[in-house]
Amino acid sequence: MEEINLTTLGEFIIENQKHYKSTSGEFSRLLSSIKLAAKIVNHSVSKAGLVDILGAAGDTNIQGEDQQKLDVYANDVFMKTLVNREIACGIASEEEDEFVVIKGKQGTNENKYVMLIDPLDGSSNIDVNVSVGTIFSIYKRVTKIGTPVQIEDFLQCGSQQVAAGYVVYGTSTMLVYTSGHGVNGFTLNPAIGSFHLSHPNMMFPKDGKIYSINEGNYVHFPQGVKDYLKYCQEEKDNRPYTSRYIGSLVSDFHRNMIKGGIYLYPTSSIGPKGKLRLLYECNPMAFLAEQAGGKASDGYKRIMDIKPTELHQRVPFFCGSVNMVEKAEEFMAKHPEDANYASLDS
Ligand code: P6P
Repeated sequence: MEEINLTTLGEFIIENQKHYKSTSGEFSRLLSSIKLAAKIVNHSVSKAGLVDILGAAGDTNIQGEDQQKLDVYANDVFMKTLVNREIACGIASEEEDEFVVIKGKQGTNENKYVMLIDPLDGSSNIDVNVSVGTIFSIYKRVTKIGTPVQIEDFLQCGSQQVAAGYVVYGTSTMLVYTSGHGVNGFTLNPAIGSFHLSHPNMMFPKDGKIYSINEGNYVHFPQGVKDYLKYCQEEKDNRPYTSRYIGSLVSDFHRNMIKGGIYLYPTSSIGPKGKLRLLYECNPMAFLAEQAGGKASDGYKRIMDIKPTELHQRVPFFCGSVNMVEKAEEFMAKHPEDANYASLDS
């Protein structure tokens, strides 16, 4: 279809304002600020090789991971966009040890929403020109409006999210999000700087033939994961499946949602609680997966039912086509002893 006929993200947000009557446009303004920040980050990601913005920033985040310059830059862009416009009342980021209280110019902030964000996921791929992404998750605050946000506003179950999405900075830049009414994908036209509804009502195929996992950790995986991988690789029925792993959650998820597939980041002896963070990676991707007819669990229970206890806590992550996730869960169920990872020391 001629692109000029495609709805823009701005028009789509306004058309869907009806779902948020009680928010006097605050929710729409929040999505619009994410849209702006995504365009700014995209501009830098797309020319990263040309300016001194590649490589490590010389610092590490709370996870002890080297902060890449673009990581820090992307975090600054999203922080400044939200704080300057006072659109949310608080924000938590993979790149910030603590959550940030957004104070209004009058000292108070009557906004209702908090956002959690992984500003640049897959950042180890930046220097080698492989796609990276931004992941965001939005909740309504649970503490008193007008008071500074507190940790309880961020430690909510994923089932309480009001919206979630990602930006994938790939061969094209796309913003994919849900506000609880399905998943829609918007492709950026860099020539005119607008996102257009290129992928309406995105749905995970019920089944697929792609599995995404870092098989380099095989010897450290729980037995249930090892058994599932052998199942994927055996010559039987419509198998063996294809292994595809980009090392960037957003990119692997996006491909699997379009083609069908499963992404797994299990526990291992290297990471007894897995690697991915519950609040700003697993919960938003789980919300998208479920809204697209897929599934997301820790191998045993629904990701969005897990009650968070820490801002940066990690969980194992099995996400994608519902039949594939359920098959993996069948193998995990044979080893209930591996379900109690949360009680292990990190
Ligand atoms: P590994 C990127 O750091 C990330 O959080 C995900 O985007 C990606 O899928 C995973 O970690 C890659 O981790 O251990 O396989 O390099």
